[in-house]
Amino acid sequence: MSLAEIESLLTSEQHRADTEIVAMRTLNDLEALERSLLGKTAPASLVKAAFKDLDTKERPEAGKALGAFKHHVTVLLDARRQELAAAAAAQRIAEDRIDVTMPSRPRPLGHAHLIAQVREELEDLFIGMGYEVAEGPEVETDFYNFEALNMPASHPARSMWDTLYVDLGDPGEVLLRTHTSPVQVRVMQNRTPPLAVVAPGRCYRRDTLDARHSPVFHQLEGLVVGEGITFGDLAGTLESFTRAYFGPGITSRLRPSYFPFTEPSGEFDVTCIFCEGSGCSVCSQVGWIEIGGCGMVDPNVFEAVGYDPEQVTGFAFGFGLERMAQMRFGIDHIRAFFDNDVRFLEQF
Ligand code: 2NL
Repeated sequence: MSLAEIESLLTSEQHRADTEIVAMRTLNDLEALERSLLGKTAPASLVKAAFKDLDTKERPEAGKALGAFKHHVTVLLDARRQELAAAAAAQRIAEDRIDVTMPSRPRPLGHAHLIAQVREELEDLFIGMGYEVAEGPEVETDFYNFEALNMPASHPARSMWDTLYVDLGDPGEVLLRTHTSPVQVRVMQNRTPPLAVVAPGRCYRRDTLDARHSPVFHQLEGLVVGEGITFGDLAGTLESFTRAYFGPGITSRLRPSYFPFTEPSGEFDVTCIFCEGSGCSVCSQVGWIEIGGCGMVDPNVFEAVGYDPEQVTGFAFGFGLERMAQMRFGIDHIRAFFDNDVRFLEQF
């Protein structure tokens, strides 16, 4: 073999290495290719045996050419080996992947308390009749809870409400509201007639818990003020409301009563929903159940908020939301609303 033949063989082997090494798809194939390029019986290795036939001056050049070939091929092999090893590792990781996602644990969804549902339904009903909804503080002053409502200090009617007082300011000055009327007093102070508002909310009284009384309870009061508002408007409003809330077949009636802030005053009853008016133990055989009080706003209340009672008249009414819910859903004890026993609450 001449030097030229050796160089030509190495060049062709290098071409083979250049095209075949990058084409190898597995480490095994690459190893086989490596043996065929650099192994003991590879053409490039046989070249070495031909060195002894060369002219001594030509041997270093042949040696250099062989060294350059081996270096070139080794670099390509190493690069491809790394690529294939990385690809194999990536594939192993992909194959070994296991899904450790746990199935979700669904949490039971809560809902509004029955009293909140009743309150919202009543609000919607009155909004539909043209009323606005008003809210106010639960801690009130004597003026808003009593004085402005025609009950000056030591008025005997104050004993109608067993009041819970707050240890703030002068003794007897700050209290927990016994009704939501103070909200309407504030509305009247800030607005001019005509107006129609309902004031729903939590109220407090120093009551002992029994089937129908609780020291904390909810009320919804309504107030309409304008020129020429009559008792007929009041009766018609309560009748429309009764039919809308309790459904057809249930009607309302008014009985004379007394409240310091209305004159005349009335109590309003609706047909007993349990016997539909024929008389049963729930309504003490009378066929009617009392659900609230009402009346024409007393002129003294208008004076207290700066309205002219010669100019405007108005009616007001109020009822307890617990009583309303007890009636509609046949709940015998008011305590059920405050126990927060989910077995009771989740039924509504
Ligand atoms: C009841 C009685 C009633 C009112 C509330 C009222 C409010 C103002 C002026 C006049 Cl600002 N009156 N509210 C009137 C009559 C009765 O509620 O037994 N509720 C459970």
